[in-house]
Order: sequence, then C-alpha cells, then structure tokens
Amino acid sequence: MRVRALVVACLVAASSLLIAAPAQAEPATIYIYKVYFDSPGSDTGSNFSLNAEYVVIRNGDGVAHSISGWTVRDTAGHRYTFPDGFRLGAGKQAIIHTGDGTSYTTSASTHLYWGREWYVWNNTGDKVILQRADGSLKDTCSYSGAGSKKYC
Ligand SMILES: [Ca+2]
Ligand SMILES: [Ca+2]
Repeated sequence: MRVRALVVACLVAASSLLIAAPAQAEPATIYIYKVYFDSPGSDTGSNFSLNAEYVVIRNGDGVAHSISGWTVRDTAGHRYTFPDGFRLGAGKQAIIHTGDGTSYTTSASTHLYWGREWYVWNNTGDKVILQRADGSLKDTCSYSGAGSKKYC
C-alpha cells in the first residue's frame, strides 16, 4: 500500500507540473477571430471596398492586454503593426480595415485602418499571421478562398 500511495503522490506531483507550465505563458486569449477577404461586389480598389476587407482580432480574456507593436501579416509579407500603447479590452475586438480611415472605438470594437491602396487578403486563399511585438508567432488562420469570409 505504501508503494501504491507513493506512485499516486508522484503522479499528482507530475500532473501539477504539467499544469503549472502553461500558466506562466502570456494570455492565450488574443486570437484571430475572422477575416473578411473578399469585400462585397467588384474589387475596384476604392477605399470603401478596401475597408470592407478586414481582419478581426479578439481578446477572449477577462482583462485588457497590451498588443502594442504586435503585427498582422499575410504570406506575401504585407504587415500591419498595432499602434504604440494599443490595448485590447476584456472581451473586445480590433478590426483592421485594409484602406484609409480614422480609427474609432465602439462598445465592442476598435476600428483600425491599415492605409493601403490595394487589397491584402487574396480572394483565392491566403494566411493571416498574428505575431507578438518580439516577432514570435501567436496565431494563424489559413483559408482556401471558398466564400467571402472565414471564421478562424
Ligand atoms: Ca469582391
Ligand atoms: Ca495576400
């Protein structure tokens, strides 16, 4: 019985180590929620059309997190950098529109503008890549081009 108790104690200790490791990582709750890659209608390149193409990044956590300096890019290397000091509130989302505009915040979302003059997200398939400020990989979302949007 003593041996068995020891084995159980060791298993408990081992499992608590396994649980402890991820808890040290920064929040796993910032993620790519959606990409709307084929804006409605003809892709004329108008600013209106460019801004109907967007990526949504969500904070699923119960507290705000700074994502200042984090980046979103595609496989071709087009890169958007979150502004200095940018924080994503608890349960809030950042919507990155491809074209020009002035950023604003509603109760649910902050709208941000990449300022590009052409589309980023290929209609035929592409990959959204979210990286931390130090360049390390946070999340990705690939799509094949079916439909006009992808929930990641
Ligand atoms: Ca279109
Ligand atoms: Ca692309």
